[in-house]
Amino acid sequence: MKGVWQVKIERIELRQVQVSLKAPFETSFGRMDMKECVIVSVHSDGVIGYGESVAFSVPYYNEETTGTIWYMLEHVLIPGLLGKEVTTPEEVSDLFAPVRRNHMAIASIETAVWDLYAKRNGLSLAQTLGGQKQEIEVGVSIGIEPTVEWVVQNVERFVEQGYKRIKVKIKPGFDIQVVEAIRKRFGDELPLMVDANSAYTLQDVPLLKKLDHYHLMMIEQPLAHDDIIEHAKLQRELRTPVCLDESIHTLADARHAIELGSCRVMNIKIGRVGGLTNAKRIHDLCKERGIPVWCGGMLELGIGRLHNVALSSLSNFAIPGDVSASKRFWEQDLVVPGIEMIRPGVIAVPTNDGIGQEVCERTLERWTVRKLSQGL
Ligand code: OSB
Ligand code: MG
Repeated sequence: MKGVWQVKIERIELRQVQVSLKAPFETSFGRMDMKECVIVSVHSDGVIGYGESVAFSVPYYNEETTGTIWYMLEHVLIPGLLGKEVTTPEEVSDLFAPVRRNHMAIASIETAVWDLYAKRNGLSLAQTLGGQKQEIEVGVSIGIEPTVEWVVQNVERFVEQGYKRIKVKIKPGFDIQVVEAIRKRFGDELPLMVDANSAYTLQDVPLLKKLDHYHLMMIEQPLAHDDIIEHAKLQRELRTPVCLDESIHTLADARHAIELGSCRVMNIKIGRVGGLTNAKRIHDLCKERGIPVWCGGMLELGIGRLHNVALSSLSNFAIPGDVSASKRFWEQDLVVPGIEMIRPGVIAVPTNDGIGQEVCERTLERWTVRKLSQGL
């Protein structure tokens, strides 16, 4: 960790924002057409660090919601951080270690402190995290649609935009046909993977084995959201690598999954693991154990997206993640100029201080539905 810093967190502000997606996004657990999240700003000596919560409005991906995030921030996390002298962002993780779960709530404020810390030290967030890459290759996640042909057309649109890896959502009854149609249309060379969001059980092993014939890069979270045991059994039955998403919340979870052989690839989401400090620790462990990782997405607006870009600059983010350009989901983003590709499938890691882009206060104000400001 570069830099020296010790200041008081003087003020913390919350804004719950709401904005429509360009098009609905459907996973095996439901369809979303509205984005709702909490923007956290942490103020110290005239500098502002930003974080963004990634829980949805309903607890179908994990147990948190926008409402539980707001509650935890207002009643537990802000009172715990306000007025504290913090020397490094890692201390925020330690400070909240007694809090059970609520990882997305913790991450929304922890990531804001990382941004603040980077800005106070005149460094980009990527440099502060120890990232080496100046640019990252990116993939895109494509939702379930009413027909297979509709998904194929979406794949075509994103392939044309240059995305380096295509992920399609699957669910029982909408799986083999989708993969078959995509392979038929685009051939075996297209880097393709599927994400089941926990929609299958071990009874589906015969069906999941059929996916072995389509040269998929991996199958993400086929089994229960809280399982690593049965995923290990499944991985032994499949040639296709299993990737875990929902099941990994902590460094210990990551270690257990690797030791059990529950996956050969890991998806790291900053929110799911409680912040950038834990994300980096899981990255480092996976690197040591020869498990490649990639950065997962949660339909983030610009602030969360820039945190993902910075994290993806670490060396073991070896596979293009769900870190698409702002325009994949948004007509307009909260940050200026927004996340854009510099070449097809490539996003530059910002070199400006912190997350590297300005938050547009006017847009933020327009999208705000609830506010809270607490100071010393
Ligand atoms: O499982 O990765 C997931 C979106 C909502 C909930 C869960 C997931 C996803 C995605 C979208 O796949 C990723 C993105 O933000 O592009
Ligand atoms: Mg997933």
